[in-house]
Amino acid sequence: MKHIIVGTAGHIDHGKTALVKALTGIDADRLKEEQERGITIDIGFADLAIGDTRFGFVDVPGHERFVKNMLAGAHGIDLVMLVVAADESIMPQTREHFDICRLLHVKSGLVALTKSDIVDADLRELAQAEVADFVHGSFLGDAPIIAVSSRTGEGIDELKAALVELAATVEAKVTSAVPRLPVDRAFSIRGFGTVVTGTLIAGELKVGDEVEVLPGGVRSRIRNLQVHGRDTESALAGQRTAVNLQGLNVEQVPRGSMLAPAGRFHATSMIDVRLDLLESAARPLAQRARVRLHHGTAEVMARVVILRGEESAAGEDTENLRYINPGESRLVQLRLEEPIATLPGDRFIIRSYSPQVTIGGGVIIDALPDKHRIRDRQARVRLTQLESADVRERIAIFIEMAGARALTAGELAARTGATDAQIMKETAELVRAGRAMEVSASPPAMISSQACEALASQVIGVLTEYHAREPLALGLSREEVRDRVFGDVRPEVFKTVIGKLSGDGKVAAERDTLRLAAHRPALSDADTSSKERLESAIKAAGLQAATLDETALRAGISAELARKLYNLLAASGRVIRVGDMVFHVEAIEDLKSRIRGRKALNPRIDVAVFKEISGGLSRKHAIPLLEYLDRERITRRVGNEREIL
Ligand SMILES: Nc1nc2c(ncn2[C@@H]2O[C@H](COP(=O)(O)OP(=O)(O)OP(=O)(O)O)[C@@H](O)[C@H]2O)c(=O)[nH]1
Ligand SMILES: [Mg+2]
Repeated sequence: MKHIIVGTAGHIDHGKTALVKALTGIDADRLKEEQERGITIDIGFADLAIGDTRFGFVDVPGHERFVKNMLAGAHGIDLVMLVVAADESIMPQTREHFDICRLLHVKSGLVALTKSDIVDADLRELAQAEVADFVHGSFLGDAPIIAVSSRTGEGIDELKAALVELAATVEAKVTSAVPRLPVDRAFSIRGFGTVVTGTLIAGELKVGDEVEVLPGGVRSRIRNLQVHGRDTESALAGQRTAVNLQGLNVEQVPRGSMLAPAGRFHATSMIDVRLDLLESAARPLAQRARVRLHHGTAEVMARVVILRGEESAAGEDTENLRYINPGESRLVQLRLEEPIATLPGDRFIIRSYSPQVTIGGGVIIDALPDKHRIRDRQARVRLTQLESADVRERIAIFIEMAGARALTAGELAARTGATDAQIMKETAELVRAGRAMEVSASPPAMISSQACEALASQVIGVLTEYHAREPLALGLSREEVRDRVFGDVRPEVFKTVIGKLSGDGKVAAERDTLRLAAHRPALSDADTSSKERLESAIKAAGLQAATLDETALRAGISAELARKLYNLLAASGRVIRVGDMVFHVEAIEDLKSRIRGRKALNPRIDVAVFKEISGGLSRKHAIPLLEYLDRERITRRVGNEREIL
């Protein structure tokens, strides 16, 4: 069965509620005050099945004071039934509601010329001509204009037939997307608890799902679901849905909340948008103007920050103006006074603070942007790219925008609204195309190839500079490279960049140090002879080793040079540091074999025996050497003795 949401629109008293009743038999004015005063105050609902199409009607109030309620009903409708009374024709809220439908990108609908029974043929024709003129060139330009009377029933069958015909052309909402339900009503039913209703704008909700109420973030589980008053295990995008939520108070899910899977989306207090100011707006919209933002069923106050173009373009370029003229379209950052939950592609409406009239609307481009300066060229370029981007391109751009920070799959989901499967598929494509790299598999996180390249060339820069400054040094410590280039980005990014550099053969990664792969310590003839003298001095000391500084002094080499030469000797395994003394590898190897040779005689030795084997070493040397041999697993400490292994 196909589910279609039909919204009414039109001026007060033009017969919207009466028409819905004539079509469905249901009075959508459910409030006592509405029935007493004979006007609609808040949105009402009715439904009707014709063949295999089920129409959910959202009946809205026409009174100018209740446009905010109308807006809570107007988002998410598939078809609009623009109601115009034949005796009054086009009136202010006919225009305003019609503007709202255009700004929300309602795709199709029809015009019902109501109260046809009380006008003569001439007046009816006149109204018909006025309406045709009014919708000319819009999405209703070719729509049927049907004369009806809710009193006599004239035209009602024709209207139903037209609705069925239009329904066939409505594109189904995407049920495979992540579900979102803007809440339009919340009430409590004795014995059931809290129930919220709304039009499910995407995805599928199932009984048992864990959900989150945004922007507050309170979580709950779906206890029961109804679509058009009937229990169901799952509700699909495009259906009027009632959700029974476990353990929540009505106050925790007011109108304007967004119901979504737990942990999936973030509320936001800033959104980057393309804003269209209506041709009919009374005055230009000023920089930092305070407006009412309507998104889904939510209404919040917002400050308009118009993103301006190049300073030099002053005068000719409208993109540089610090206000938006009626009829113009601009990139804007909206700073919200209360958070909302939204995604790129969502439409919104803005109304002026006072008088409260609809002045424009548009589309959300980035729901989780950084705060922009007014003349941020980069931001405007990105937003222009995002506007025309498909899912893959959008994911690529968000990864690029994150730069060295990298983005997890979860962050991509919150930012784009894409499903896990989509994110997996698209990021894999981006990796294949060489535009992104995976920095970690769980949680999956991506960095753009561009950011990776930039980090890699910074690493090369730091190492090049280091080698120039320290030609004798083998390499720079990893920690220093991390501190200088990577700041506080995820450790996985460091690993990925170094991994790539060493994979490409540009950098040699040792245990603790990094160097350019092509770097060889540059020894002058004098350095080479100093190195030889240092090694000889260490070798000559045998096990009676000294500290490096003492040995250097003995060999007539400066302490600073000795440290560099020592590093080279140590890297080639010629010398070994034990405690603060430096030994030659041959002395150590000789000691090891003497100890092993002792094992046949007695596998146990004490300090005294060790001193004897090692040729009368003092405690100062013997103790660190014994501990070294323990570490090397030549010996093992047993009480006061050592066992030879
Ligand atoms: N003669 C005649 N009267 C109608 C017709 N449709 C509605 N009415 C009358 O017009 C008045 C307003 O009708 P509603 O259906 O409440 O108008 P509405 O557009 O829902 O008004 P709001 O919701 O307050 O904007 C009522 O008294 C209806 O009985 C019609 O086709 N013919
Ligand atoms: Mg009404």
